[in-house]
Amino acid sequence: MNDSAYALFVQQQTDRGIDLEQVKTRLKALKIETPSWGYGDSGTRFKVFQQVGVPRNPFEKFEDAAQVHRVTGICPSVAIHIPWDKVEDYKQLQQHAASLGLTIGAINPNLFQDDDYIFGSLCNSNQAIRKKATEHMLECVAVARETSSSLLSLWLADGTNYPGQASIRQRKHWLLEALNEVYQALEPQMRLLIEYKFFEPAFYHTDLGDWGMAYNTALKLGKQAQVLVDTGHHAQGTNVEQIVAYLLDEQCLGGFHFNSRKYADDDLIVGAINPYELFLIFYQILDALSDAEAGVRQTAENIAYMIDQSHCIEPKIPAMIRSVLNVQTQYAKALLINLAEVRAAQEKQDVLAAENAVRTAFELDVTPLLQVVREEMGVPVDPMAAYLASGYAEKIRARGKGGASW
Ligand code: PSV
Ligand code: MN
Ligand code: MN
Repeated sequence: MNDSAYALFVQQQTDRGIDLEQVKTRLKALKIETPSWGYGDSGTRFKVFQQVGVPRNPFEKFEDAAQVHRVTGICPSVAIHIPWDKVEDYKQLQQHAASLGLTIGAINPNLFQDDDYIFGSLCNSNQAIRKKATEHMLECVAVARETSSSLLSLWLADGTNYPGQASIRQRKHWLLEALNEVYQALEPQMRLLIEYKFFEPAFYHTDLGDWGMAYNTALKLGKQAQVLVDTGHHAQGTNVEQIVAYLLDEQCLGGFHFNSRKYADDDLIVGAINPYELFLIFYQILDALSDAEAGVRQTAENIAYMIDQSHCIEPKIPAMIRSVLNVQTQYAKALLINLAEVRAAQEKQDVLAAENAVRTAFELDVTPLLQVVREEMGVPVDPMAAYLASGYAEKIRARGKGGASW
């Protein structure tokens, strides 16, 4: 670590009126969940490329996730997907995770890979299929209970491909009916996070197509249901930060699936395409946090930050590390926004000064800050270099090809 670079940084930030101790405390408290499926083979609908060294089972996925946590210090939990991560004994998986310093995070039901779901799952007009899908969700609640997870994530692939194919309103009722049953099964400490996406795999209508539908569903279910914002699930040009601000204010923002996109739901490395959007999302969250209103504070403090990313062509563990570091970097930058300065400019309706106060923080180099924070956390100052030098990638080559894939 370059001491003089950090000394200069401290001086600059103090002069700007930033409380660096608070910034450091918040950086150390940041937790980002990584997804088990991000460690397995993945691809597009054209091809799943098999890589050497990919985990062959859920236990090995946790071993890889532990490497990400070891070098970053901020990824202590792993989301699982059932049945991709189905095991005989979830307690054993939980113990394995604990032995690696990890916990099991959000439980993700899979309602899209069964032949029965060709016309939908929770929204299928066939009552028996709706029942099967509901039971799968209840099974996931049971897994959450067994593994002490407090999150159930729902991404619903249901929708139709053609106008007239099904009754959109009827499907809406079936969805609520099924989710009500699931909601009743939640333990008091559990939350149901409802994701939305505007298209794919359905190409005409999707039953949970946008944040408004997810929000309305959550509202109807109750306080333990909240919205999950996947950054890749919006039409081009959508102002995701505004959605974040709105949901925060309604105390209904449950979590994020971070990833980057250029065209659709591309699931690329976080921050690879539009890091400014990520920074602006954190700006909204921090702005809400600094708000005096207790409810908004609580929501902002309770957000589940998760990565939802699949690596078709890149090596998986370093790609995950890159995503985590990019989130951390943008969070650090957002913590350096002088909110008082922004508000003073807003007060005066000084558009340029307000925009400048926000952007200035984005343009800062936070490398010296992150290096010091990592040093104080006892993790490598350069996590990527530490992973690459660790020999882990070479070690897992012994697993060969043909590991787990989604
Ligand atoms: C499909 O769009 C998806 O990428 C959703 O974002 C889910 O969260 C993820 O897969 C895992 O089911
Ligand atoms: Mn997602
Ligand atoms: Mn997605």
